[in-house]
Amino acid sequence: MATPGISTDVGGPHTFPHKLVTFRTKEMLQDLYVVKDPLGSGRFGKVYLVEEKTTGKKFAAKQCACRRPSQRKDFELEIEVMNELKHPKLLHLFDAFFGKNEVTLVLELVTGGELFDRIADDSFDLTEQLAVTYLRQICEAIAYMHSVNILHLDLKPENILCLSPDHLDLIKIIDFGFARRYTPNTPLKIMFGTPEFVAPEVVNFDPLGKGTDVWSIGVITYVLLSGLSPFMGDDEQETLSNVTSGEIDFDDECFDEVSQEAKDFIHKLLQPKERHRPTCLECLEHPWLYEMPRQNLDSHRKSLAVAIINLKKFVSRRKWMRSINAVRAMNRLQAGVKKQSSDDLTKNMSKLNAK
Ligand code: PIT
Repeated sequence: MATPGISTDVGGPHTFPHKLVTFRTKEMLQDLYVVKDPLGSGRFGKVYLVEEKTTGKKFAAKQCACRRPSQRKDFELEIEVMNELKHPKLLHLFDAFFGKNEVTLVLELVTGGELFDRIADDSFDLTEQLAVTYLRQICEAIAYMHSVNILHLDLKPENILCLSPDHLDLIKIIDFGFARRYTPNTPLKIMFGTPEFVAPEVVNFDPLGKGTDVWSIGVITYVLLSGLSPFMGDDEQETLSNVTSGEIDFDDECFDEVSQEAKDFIHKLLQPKERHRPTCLECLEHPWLYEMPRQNLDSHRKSLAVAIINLKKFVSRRKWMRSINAVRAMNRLQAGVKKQSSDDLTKNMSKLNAK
């Protein structure tokens, strides 16, 4: 039995050997795979369960509209990035098909659903020990991405899936649609992401770095342990201005049940200056992620009762926001007009969030 909180092999039953994916035509998809039930829909387009005809192996197929050449370029980049990534905590790409108006990515199948949805289930019991298990896996995955100089740039709860209903303690990171190669000394300036989880340098259009992902991990940790979103404002504009002010506190009563080490961890990750944040490897050496699993204390196995109540509200609020975004995107498409906004960043973000 592995030490609690310290991941060993975490590939699980759905792992398959890594292979380089090249594009194929849409017609070949039907030749090679049988499309079965929908697995989910919404934010990533549609995801279906598919079965490879020759082997009977099951995969997830993500289907997205891809009409403009620029969209096709984005998918080509996503595929290029996924081809480079081989880590048990990162969802693997198996095949890719281009049609005239859509792209289908055949991906490793995970069946546990979104991590935060599972935590919001009544049967789930969130403890700090379990939170450490998740954060170790996230930091291991992103440390690996950073070791090959790729930034994820869209880390948020929706992009963390549970391996299977029987392995809710094991996670996989998904969605490399915003991932970018990081070249030291070449400034990378991009305006996208999800307002609640983006770092101040994204909002300020300053150069991004590995610390940009570390900030998002800090926000995810804050939400996981409290159910509260540290920078959430009444609208996107206010959220972004809260991010740049960078002030967080642990005043809410829910933090009474959270250890000092956890608060110190969050504080270190949410440093306003990118270069002041720890690397993912340093995160893994922080006492919260390194010593706590080895202490194995009863206090770390207590339910985070207040956080659980807050998390249920957090999950339902985000579901509501997603459906509003989907309706807005539809209206924009139908009207054929761009949303008018004086702020370029807000404009870009709402477009991307509705994607
Ligand atoms: C699964 C099961 C499931 C959803 C997904 C995969 C989605 C994966 C995904 C991968 C990406 C992306 C967006 C979503 O950009 O319910 O096995 O690369």
